[in-house]
Parts: sequence; C-alpha cells; structure tokens
Amino acid sequence: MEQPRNRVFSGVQPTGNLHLGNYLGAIRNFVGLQETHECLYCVVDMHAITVWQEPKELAANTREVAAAYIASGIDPERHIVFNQSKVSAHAELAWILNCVARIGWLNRMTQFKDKAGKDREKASVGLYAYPVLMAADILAYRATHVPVGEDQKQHLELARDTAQKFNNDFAAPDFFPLPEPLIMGEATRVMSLRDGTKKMSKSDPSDLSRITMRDSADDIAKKIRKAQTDPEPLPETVEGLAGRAGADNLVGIYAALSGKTRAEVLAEFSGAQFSVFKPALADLAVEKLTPITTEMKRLMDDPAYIDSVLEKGAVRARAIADPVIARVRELVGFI
Ligand code: AQP
Repeated sequence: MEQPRNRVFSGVQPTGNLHLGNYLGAIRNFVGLQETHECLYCVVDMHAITVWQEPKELAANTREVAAAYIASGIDPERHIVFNQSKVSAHAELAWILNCVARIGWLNRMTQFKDKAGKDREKASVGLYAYPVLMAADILAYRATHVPVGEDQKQHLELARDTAQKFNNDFAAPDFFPLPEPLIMGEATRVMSLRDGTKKMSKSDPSDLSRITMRDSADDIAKKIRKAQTDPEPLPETVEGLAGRAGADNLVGIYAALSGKTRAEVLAEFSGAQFSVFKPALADLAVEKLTPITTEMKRLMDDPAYIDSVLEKGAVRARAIADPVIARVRELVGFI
C-alpha cells in the first residue's frame, strides 16, 4: 500500500457557536495547506455527540461548519470536505484502536477532565474515548499532518502513541504514519474575551466571551469594546505583555488577523490606550470576518448544495479509507 507523504486530516465539531478561535486556530490554516498537501476536512459530528446535541441543531450545525470551511476558502472540488458519520471507517477503526490504546493514556487527557468536570461518573463513555476516535479519524486515511489549535496537542500525542503501538503489536512497521501536529500562526490559543486566562470556547455560557462566525459587524465591535483588559497602555515589547492576559489576547488576535507578528503589532501600537487599540482591532476583525460570514449565510441558505458537497466528499473519503480498513482487518486477524 502506497505511503502518503503529505496528507492532511483535520476536523471541527458541529457543536454550534463556531468562533474566532476555531477560525484562527484551525480553519484558516486549513486553507493555506491546500497548496502543498492533499487535504481531508471533516465535520466531526460523531465527536459532537459525546455531549448531548439536539438532533435538529446538530444537522444545522453540521451544515454551518461545512459552510464555514467553504466560505473561508476550502475548495471541496480539489480537496475533500465531508461529515464523519457518513464514513463508517471512523467507527470501525475507533473500536479496534480502543483495544490498542491504554486506559492509563486516556486517564491523563486534560480535556476529558475539563469537560467532564466534577460529575465524571455522569459523563458519556464516548467523551472518555474521544481521543481514540480522533486517532481513528486521522489514521483511517493514514494522514501525515494534522493542523489544530494548541488545545489538541495532547490528543495528537495519543494518536501517535496509538499508531506506534498498533504498528508494533501487529508487526506492521510504518503501516500507520505517526501524524505530526501543525500548530501554526499567532493565534494557536485564542482566549475568552471575558477572561484572558480561559480558552475561547463554544460552550462558554457568556456570548460576550467569543466572536462567532455568525456575528454582525455591530456584535463584533461591541464584544471587542467590552473585552476584558487593564488600564495600562500597550507595551513596547512582547515581554511587556507578560501577566497581562487580556491585552496579550487582543494583540494576538490583531496579529493573526493582520498577518503580522505580535512584535510588529506592538511596534505600531506601543503606548496606545485600549480606547485607540480596540476600535482598530474591531475594524480589522470586521474587515476580515464579514466577507466570510456573508458567504456563510449565502451558503446556509442553500442546504441542498452543502449536502451534495458532503455526500460527494464522503464518497471520496471512503475510497481512501476502505482499503486501509481492509488491511487493518487482515492485520488484526478478522476473516
Ligand atoms: N480558543 C481556541 N484557540 C485556537 N484554536 C482553537 N480551537 C478551538 N478553540 C480554540 C481549535 O479549533 C479546532 C476545532 O475545535 P473543536 O470544535 O473540534 O473542539 P474544541 O477544541 O472543543 O472547541 P471549543 O470551541 O473549545 O468547544 P467546547 O466549548 O465544546 O470545548 C481544533 O483544532 C481546536 O484546536
């Protein structure tokens, strides 16, 4: 079986409230990789149901993520855009990998601890096994690179450990490539606008904590105006942002949106008060996000088009995954 060299797989969960962190930490980076890699971009609906999703909302949110991919510049003709539940290889490989990965590895996953919270006994089994499904997503295509935000680094390490153990256990050296995380840009971890020490997240109860891909220009400006900062002006150097989480976050967002480094942004704004910097950031965010959100709305008004993209993508994804699964079945000894 041919060894892929430059195959990218990544996904976003259709859990609603798609936000600037998802865009800057993941989706925007997906776009650039299209020039150099063969890419599969998945709407990971099976991951989404590890916490309760209203069925009608799940369908709408699945189309929203697909629309965000396309509106951001992912080309579903040249690359593959699909939703996970349409390709049974994910579930089948996840089961086999559940029997390869070790409970001790999963017990160390910080995202499970964060998401399950204090009432761990009531979390779904799926939430606990989430990283193994993620390993299966990647390995079903023998993907070599996975663009993600920083929060997914630990899960990627588990995917690599699982691939390595499978290769060793079944005496198939190099069968699964060890996937490399691609954590890129100045906004690998966009923080909440209400609390610069917490990740911007879909599930934060405060809508003011995140800029979403559905926000109007007015919403964006309002949220940036209300973003938590401090009374000091912006420093001259990046070191001067230490201990100023809210300020660091806004400078990082500005850098990522403008394609500059934090240092370049500070060279432009050093000594500026937030009363000057926030409106500049709001203008930039509106300028960069509005064309995407407008195109997303247009696409979401045509669900039949989105469904046809997902269907065609699933056919192409199955064509890659099916031979991999057939070989996995042989290696495991299934007849
Ligand atoms: N705040 C963030 N900054 C940078 N990247 C981020 N990502 C998520 N939040 C940030 C990246 O977006 C991709 C898709 O994430 P996901 O939807 O699969 O899952 P998530 O990380 O659980 O997203 P949320 O928004 O934080 O949702 P909840 O609130 O449910 O936990 C991934 O590449 C992720 O790294």
